[in-house]
Amino acid sequence: LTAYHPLTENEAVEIARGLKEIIPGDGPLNCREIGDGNLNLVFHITDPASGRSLIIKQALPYAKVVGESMPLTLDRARIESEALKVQEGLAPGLVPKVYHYDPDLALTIMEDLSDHMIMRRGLIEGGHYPLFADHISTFMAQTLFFTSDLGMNQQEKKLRVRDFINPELCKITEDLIFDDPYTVSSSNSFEDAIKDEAAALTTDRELHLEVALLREKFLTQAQALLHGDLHTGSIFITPQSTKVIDPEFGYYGPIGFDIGAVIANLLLNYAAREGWDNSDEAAQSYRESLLHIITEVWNQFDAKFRKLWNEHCMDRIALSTAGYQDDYMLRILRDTIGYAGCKMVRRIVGLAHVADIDKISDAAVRERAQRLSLTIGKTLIKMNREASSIEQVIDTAQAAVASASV
Ligand code: SR1
Ligand code: MG
Repeated sequence: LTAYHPLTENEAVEIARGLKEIIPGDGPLNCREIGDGNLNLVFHITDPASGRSLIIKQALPYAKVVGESMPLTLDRARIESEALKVQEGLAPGLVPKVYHYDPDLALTIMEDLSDHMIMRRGLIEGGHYPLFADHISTFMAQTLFFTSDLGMNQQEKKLRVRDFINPELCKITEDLIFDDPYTVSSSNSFEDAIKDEAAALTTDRELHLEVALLREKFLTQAQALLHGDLHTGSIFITPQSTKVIDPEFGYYGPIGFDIGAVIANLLLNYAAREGWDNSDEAAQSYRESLLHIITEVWNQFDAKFRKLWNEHCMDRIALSTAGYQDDYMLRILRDTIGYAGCKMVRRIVGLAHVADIDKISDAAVRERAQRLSLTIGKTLIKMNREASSIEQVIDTAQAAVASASV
């Protein structure tokens, strides 16, 4: 069982039996492969006798969403298990517990979170998560501050940057988010109904400059250890609890990239409400609740990050230079807005889409949601370098809905 190969369900059960501290009995175990993401196998193993359960996540040597023609490093399993351990240390209770990592089989055995729901599905179904903004802002403030040059020893940070070099997964992001949507690429995927919009993306020079500048920061700015793919499919949720999963895209990059991912995916759901709510009033009300969450995510992140800075900053210059903190936070806000826009655009015309939009069954409603997402996304990208408040994101989203309804 030790040489790398994709596991069968029976092999996954055998591995689970080795974890006596989690599954103590010897009785029959149930196993189901439940991976519905783009890249990995995920085995859900339960012991009916004790009620105990666990997850075995195994990296495949290619991207499942494309097939074997897109080889992908197994090292992402190491990145993921190490990132989860760093994140558990900094944001306890907000990530699944890691029980075991096996480098040969590229698998991580971790806490089963099936009492939670994937947040993307929860939002589609109209769920309410009053603690989400508090939880995710704590997760981001803690993990991003304490892995940055502000919150850790700067020599150790350089070694941490080395440990989280993640070239292949970063290349996926560089291509799918910052390149393909703005050119004619065989990776792109969009419906005929919006081919005018897709074509316009390839000729919009103002947009191209902004995306190129955001891409440059993604390529070069080792600001903090990012989750790297913090969309609502990477979050398990209940009204009381939030767990961030799947940091296999983790690397040292610009802080706004993670915050932008959260906001983009809330806005994609915002754009999709007409497909999921059964009246205009219900859609309007849910949209308002999403905008409230977005405002809170930023405001609480900003307040928590500044508090950590004021109480725990290890960098003398950052602590003592007047105006530096305000400038730093403004740059994070601007990056957040720019990356949020990029992440909206890529989910409409790029390779990997989101269920919020794609699963809308009515083609005309789906098209409206796609156009709305592109309008919001492009506006955010174009405003990123001048933006100064989260309210501008809210205004952009509201104005896009208002002009789409005229
Ligand atoms: C080929 S992987 C496509 C996408 O899935 C992941 O969740 C990332 O968002 C990636 O861009
Ligand atoms: Mg993922």
